[in-house]
Amino acid sequence: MSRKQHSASEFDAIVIGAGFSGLYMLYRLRELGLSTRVYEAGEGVGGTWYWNRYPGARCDTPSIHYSYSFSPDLEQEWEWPEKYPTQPEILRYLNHVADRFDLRRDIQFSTRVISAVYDNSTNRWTIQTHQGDQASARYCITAIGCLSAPNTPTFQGLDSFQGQVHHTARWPSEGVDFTGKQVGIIGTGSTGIQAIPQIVKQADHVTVFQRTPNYSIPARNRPLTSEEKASVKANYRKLRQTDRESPAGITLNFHRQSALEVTPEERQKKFDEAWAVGGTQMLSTFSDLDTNLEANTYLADFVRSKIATIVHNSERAKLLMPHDHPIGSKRICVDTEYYETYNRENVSLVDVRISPIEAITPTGLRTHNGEYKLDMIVFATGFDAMTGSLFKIDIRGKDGQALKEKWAGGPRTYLGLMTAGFPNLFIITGPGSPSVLSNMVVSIEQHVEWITDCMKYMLEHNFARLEPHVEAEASWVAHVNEVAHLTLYPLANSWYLGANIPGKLRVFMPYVGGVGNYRKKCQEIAEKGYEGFAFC
Ligand code: N01
Repeated sequence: MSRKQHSASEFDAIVIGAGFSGLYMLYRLRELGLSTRVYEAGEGVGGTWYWNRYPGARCDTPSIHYSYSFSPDLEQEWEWPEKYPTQPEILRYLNHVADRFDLRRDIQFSTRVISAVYDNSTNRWTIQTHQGDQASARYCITAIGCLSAPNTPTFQGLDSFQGQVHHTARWPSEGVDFTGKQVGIIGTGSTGIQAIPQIVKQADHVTVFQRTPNYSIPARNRPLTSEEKASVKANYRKLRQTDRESPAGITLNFHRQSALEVTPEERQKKFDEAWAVGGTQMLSTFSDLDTNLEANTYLADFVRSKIATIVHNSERAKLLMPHDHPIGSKRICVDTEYYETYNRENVSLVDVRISPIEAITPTGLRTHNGEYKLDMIVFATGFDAMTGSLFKIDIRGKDGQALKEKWAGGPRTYLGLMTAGFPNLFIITGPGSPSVLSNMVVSIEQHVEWITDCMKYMLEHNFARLEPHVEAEASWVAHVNEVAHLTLYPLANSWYLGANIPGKLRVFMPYVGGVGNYRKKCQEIAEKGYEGFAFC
């Protein structure tokens, strides 16, 4: 690897994306003395938090955990006002980070990378942008997020609709005015569950088209007190350490007791206490909620009973009760007054599993059983997760092999970080890493630091190129599958398995083995001279 001055379009490293991953990667590559160019499709930094500006958008990982740990000064100077950060607050934070560390000068905004092609003879990656720019680098690092290829179902007649259509993941920066409008919302995942209670406050009427009801836990968001803020600032180092070593990248009270070991009264008490605290912590009330169906059903029944209590109309409550998957096997949702919203008069709920959407019409939407007149349609229909954002770029490795072809039978990576046949291509939070099953910022920092250390090792040993051995990759893929099948995750038709995208192969993509264990494994591999990787 060289540190020589390159021409304007030649770099040591190219990073795709300027969200949490891309910004930190750039920071570390600069420290290493590598010339770097970051390409970002958006007009500004933020990634996920740049695009997902829909009403109610908020992270359901508490703000003090969902932030960078690499700079103690940054930690001390930033104030998180609430328990859970809003999208504008996170975007403000990332803009602050970009300015504070002078990152913008190496980022080219409003530029979408359309291809990344490896040249065996020069050992360089050439990238092409949608504007026709071409640039090359020794290293190519994708920092494009796991949920950044929006899924818009291809309903017949969509183009004929005369009103406004918005996807939550491509929300206009100027906002949307729902005043006096008849709004249709398709989708009741985390996004829909956050957006619906906000949109109904403004719209004349909202019709929610629900295909699968989801389990949702109240967030119980609130302002952080000055005592809490001071205590966190005094204890950041310890808090970060426990986050890094924990199963989900966040310090939670993990209980070691099985839900089957306690009396029904004790179980109820624990569930009641967790419900009162709110948030995803509910899933760690007992040790076996994600592995034992009987234990899981106790919690699922508890949440169904809460829905029955909150929603006054019993038929509507029944429609909102999830019944086709274990709780937590699809991403658990966290809400503010989601179920309460269905007590309002200006909300209707349509079950599109019973009565499927047949077409979008010029004036609304038609299901099998009825016509709905709408001024606006909001798609909260999620993403082609994990592989979708990678496949949007034509990535080609040795001998011109396309990543899409190599992964036709499901994603194949070693540690979720690299894939054989694609030398010097690093994937931040790729399939096969804990990523979406964890606090993303903790997982991102771990990947960026591992990649940086690996590059440093290459510099020190004068290596120009690395890629995983096929055997190491195969055994990692097998391990990812094996641990997933020890849990209840594969029982749901979730985006973790690609089941939300018609025609997508059903393969469990993230690594459920836990952030702490995964970190240890990555560290051990590095300490053994990057076992399973080939250098030259
Ligand atoms: O997407 P989803 P999301 N006809 O895929 C429905 C993260 N996130 O954007 O379940 C009718 O979960 C689909 O129905 P079904 C988080 O990791 C985090 O909500 O496939 N309906 C489902 O109801 C989350 O899991 C935060 O049957 C159709 C919905 O659309 C991930 O992002 C906030 C349909 C899509 O739900 C994705 O969440 C937001 C069709 N043809 C997001 N196609 C926080 O931190 C799809 N649907 C709080």
